Amino acid sequence: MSGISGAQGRKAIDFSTQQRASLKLGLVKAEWNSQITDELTAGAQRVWLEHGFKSDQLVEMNVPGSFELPLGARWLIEHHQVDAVVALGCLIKGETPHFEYISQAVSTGLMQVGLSTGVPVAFGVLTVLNEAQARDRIGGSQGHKGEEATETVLRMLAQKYPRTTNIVSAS
Ligand code: RBF
Repeated sequence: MSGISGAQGRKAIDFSTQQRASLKLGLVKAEWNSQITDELTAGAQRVWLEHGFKSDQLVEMNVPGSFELPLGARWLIEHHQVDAVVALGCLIKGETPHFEYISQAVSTGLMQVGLSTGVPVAFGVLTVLNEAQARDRIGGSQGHKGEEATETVLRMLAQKYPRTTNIVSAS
């Protein structure tokens, strides 16, 4: 990936000055396991700011649980005209008897929202066996999945609106 920086300590992603001023990011957060999803959200906000965007370019929405994330993502796109969405949730298997069904529905639903609207949607949903595994993924031994999902969606946005340095030659 090529690009100039606006980021502090992060791999640079190449956006124009106009893009930096006008792009809007939607964050949709599930309120279930909110101690975890609040930190996922904090990580997403951090990455957005570190890449040179402003907090007033963020639109945030809370939904009750992860199952509601795809619809929340769609509302952010349709009613708030965001350019990309990061969906943040935490499904804990031990506490969620229908864990497999919800996980499957959320991942398929988020993918469908992205494909049907053309707006990049990142999957920032933890699917873990217990709370310790969730904590490992919000800045512990397994990284920070809110930060990583936001990096991913920014990289997708840069590909969607390429500047010359972003274009990878097919030849
Ligand atoms: N939502 C989550 O985001 N994470 C969970 O771990 C979670 N566990 C649930 C466990 C049960 C037994 C139920 C009924 C719901 C759970 N939900 C969870 C909420 C779910 O995503 C959704 O909000 C509700 O099923 C209402 O549509």
